[in-house]
Amino acid sequence: MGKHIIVDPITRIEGHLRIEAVIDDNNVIKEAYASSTLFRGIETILKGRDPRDAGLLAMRICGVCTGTHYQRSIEAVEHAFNVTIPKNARIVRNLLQGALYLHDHTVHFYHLHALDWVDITAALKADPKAAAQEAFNWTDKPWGVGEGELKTIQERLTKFVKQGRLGLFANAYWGNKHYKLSNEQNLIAVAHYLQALDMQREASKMMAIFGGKMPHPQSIVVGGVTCVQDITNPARVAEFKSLLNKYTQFVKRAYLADVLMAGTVYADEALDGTGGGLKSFMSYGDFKLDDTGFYKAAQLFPSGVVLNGDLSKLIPLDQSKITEDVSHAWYKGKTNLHPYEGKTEPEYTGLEKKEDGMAYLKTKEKYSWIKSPLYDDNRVEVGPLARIVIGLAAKDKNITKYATSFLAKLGDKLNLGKAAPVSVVFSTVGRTAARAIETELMVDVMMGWVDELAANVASGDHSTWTEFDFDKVSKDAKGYGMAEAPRGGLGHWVVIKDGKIENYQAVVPSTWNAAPIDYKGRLGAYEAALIGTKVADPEQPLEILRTIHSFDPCIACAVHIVDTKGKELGSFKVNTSCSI
Ligand code: NFE
Ligand code: MG
Repeated sequence: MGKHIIVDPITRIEGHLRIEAVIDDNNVIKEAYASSTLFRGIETILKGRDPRDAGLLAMRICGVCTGTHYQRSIEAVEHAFNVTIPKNARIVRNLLQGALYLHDHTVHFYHLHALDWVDITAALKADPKAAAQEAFNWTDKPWGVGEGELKTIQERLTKFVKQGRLGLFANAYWGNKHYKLSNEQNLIAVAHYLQALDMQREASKMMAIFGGKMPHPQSIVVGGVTCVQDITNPARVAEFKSLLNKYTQFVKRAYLADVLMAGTVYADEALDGTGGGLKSFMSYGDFKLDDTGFYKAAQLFPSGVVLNGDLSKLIPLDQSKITEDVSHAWYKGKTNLHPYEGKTEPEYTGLEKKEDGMAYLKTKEKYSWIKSPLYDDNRVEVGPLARIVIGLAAKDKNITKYATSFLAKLGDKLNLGKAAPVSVVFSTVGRTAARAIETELMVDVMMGWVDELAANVASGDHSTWTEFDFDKVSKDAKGYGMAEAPRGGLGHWVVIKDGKIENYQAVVPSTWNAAPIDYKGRLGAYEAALIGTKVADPEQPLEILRTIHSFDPCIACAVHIVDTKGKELGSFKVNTSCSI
């Protein structure tokens, strides 16, 4: 047996995740296992409830991708009862979800992922004047990184460090030789890290304008939305637009520029495919662009499946081919079930103590609270990279334009004499770049949607709700709500009997990506992405963090069931540092 690296917990994610990797004599990862170590949840408590309440309860699956579970849950009930929504409601739901993408993607890059690429301590050694100049290499109009601004930020940081108050920057792998940015580049990224803390608040305000509050908006109901006054008040719409305008500047002049900078400096890892993983992708598609009804509308992000990196073949999505396997998850049963028939019956079998006194995952058996979803018996990755890949395979004009433009800029920075090859996206760096590419696309299209909403209201259409009389619909029905959350395909399936929820299953983006091996022994997306990666210093497994963070894990979402009796299902001793 090779040497084990255990990282538990992985920090800078939402939820509780443990990675166990086995490295060979050259420090190359030969085996990797992802385990969700905390049992929680929602699906079970939805049973027996009124389906009209499902959205408000299901939304509590997560406070990060807030509002997206709400939308999928309400849509599942609308689908079951065949209720279509008015145009204003469709656009408002798109704007809520769009603002969530902006929020989550920028928070992810700066506050959850950047420290895998950016060495904060090196920023202290930077020359602010040279850094201000350096910023012009990555955009014509750098955001917030003039010499004076950088000087102030550097002085603030230096003061913190002198006082030994690194706070949230403490305990990272500072000085690791796999940090490759120059001191000046590090300073630019640190400045944007701090500014992004303010920016994310602006995206939250955008969600609160039409959602009533943040997190967990409350303006969506079966049949439409309730924010009538906000839609019809031009001042509210203008406020949304002004926040979006500001965000657009930040996305283009800071986020995109920084991703281009990091992508260029870390290009070797993209070109050699580090972290590529499964190379099979799925997207449910997102953002309905017309009102033709359930799963018929054109979408901003197309749906489909691409297997084994073959962009020439786009497989149409068929929700009936989705199943969840629990062979290696702490649930009863071994069968692959479609979510309509899905079960969530816990069966915790624990970890195994070895002679060294450490507890290890029983990887031959069950080892995670996350189920293993399959599409037509394939393991697939979901998320921004999947959306870009599916968009390219579908020859979607928008996605192709934004992706091609980024690859052209990268090729230019790398002096390739042509655009960087599309294959670079199959990597950890590519996964991170895909998120930025789609954020730029989002800010541009959202501006059009706000105008569309204002024009529709101005034309006299104030409708926000399709009348839906619960007493008149069939009390036995089933439906699904499927679209993309920021982290990938999100589906909620509801089965209603006698007007009450009989079964409820959510299959969530991080369930697809963070899943353990399946009944055939095939790896989940995180696991596959780690295989073959060389860990320069096993005491500081920075490479593991990079690749896992590139997925933006949300384990709270992925494990969403509770033991309603409050029974203890297992106890865990959590080690806050990496151990070998
Ligand atoms: Ni809890 Fe979520 C997103 C959803 S991920 S963050 O995006 O759905 O599993
Ligand atoms: Mg589930």
